[in-house]
Amino acid sequence: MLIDAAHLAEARRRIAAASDILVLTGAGISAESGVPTFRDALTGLWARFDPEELATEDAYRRQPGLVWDWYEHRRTLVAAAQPNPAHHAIVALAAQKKVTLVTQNVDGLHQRAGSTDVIELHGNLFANKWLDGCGRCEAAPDDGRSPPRCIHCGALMRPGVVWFGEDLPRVARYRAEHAAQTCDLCLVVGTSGMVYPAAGLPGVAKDHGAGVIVVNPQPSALDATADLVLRAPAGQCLPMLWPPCAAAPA
Ligand code: BV8
Repeated sequence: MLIDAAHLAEARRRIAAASDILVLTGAGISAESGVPTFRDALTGLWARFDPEELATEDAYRRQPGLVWDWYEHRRTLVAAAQPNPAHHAIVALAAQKKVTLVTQNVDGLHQRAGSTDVIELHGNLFANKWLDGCGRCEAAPDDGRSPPRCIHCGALMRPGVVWFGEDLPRVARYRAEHAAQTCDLCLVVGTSGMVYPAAGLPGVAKDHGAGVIVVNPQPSALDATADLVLRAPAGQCLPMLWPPCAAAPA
């Protein structure tokens, strides 16, 4: 996909001039790693479900086996995926600038690319916790049930992600909002901008005087908030926006 040269030059200028960058990522940054985005994560077997229906506590209570299997399916997909040039480019940027990386993704690919201190607003696919647990829940090592249950109280193990209708982790939410209020540039990569409160962060940054750049091959709900939209895939675009690694010391 050809990126507009003038937009590219403007983005490079803005990033070079920035000193405190909030990077907000969504499922699109993992698309070039072969991980389906959230709204097309329901390919094949899952095609008949609406993700916003499955990613809820209510769905889990009604059909724990189905929902658990959906998450196991996604864990298998993600475990087989590798970080792509977009994930690696953000690691390089953080070596050159003050970067706060906030992700809506639960796939852990930023961490596997080498990003540290990733603020996961929606939890992590590979963390588990308990639903209505007894406080000392443990699963039998060979619990073949789907989902596993606590050997003491029978509680269901559940994915450690934030479902629709659940509040975001308090510290993660506070840190993300603080970064939005204090950054001088907000780089939004690979999100449809439809899920709140995460999608509200670029608007907060803009209200506090930051510039906003969106990277997305498709139109998104955040385009109107952006000062600049780069209509391109993240893996192709991000490596073009800043040097691949911290400039060698003079
Ligand atoms: C909450 C984990 C309150 C689970 C997810 C206003 C304010 C607050 C809340 C709301 C509000 N309005 C509505 C709500 C409720 C709701 C919500 O936002 N609903 C939406 C649908 C309208 N929000 C919530 O419920 C949140 N909780 O508000 O709690 C509260 C307060 C106190 C007490 C109790 C409750 C919780 C939301 C979190 C839900 N969990 N994930 C799981 O993964 O199973 S959200 C899920 O969507 C993923 O995390 C995903 O990351 C996220 C956002 O989607 P995107 O990342 O944008 O992915 P999508 O597929 O949509 O788009 C991909 C984009 O990539 C596309 O634009 C595409 O063009 C682009 N792309 C494709 N290829 C590439 C690319 N871009 C770049 N390069 C490429 N190669």
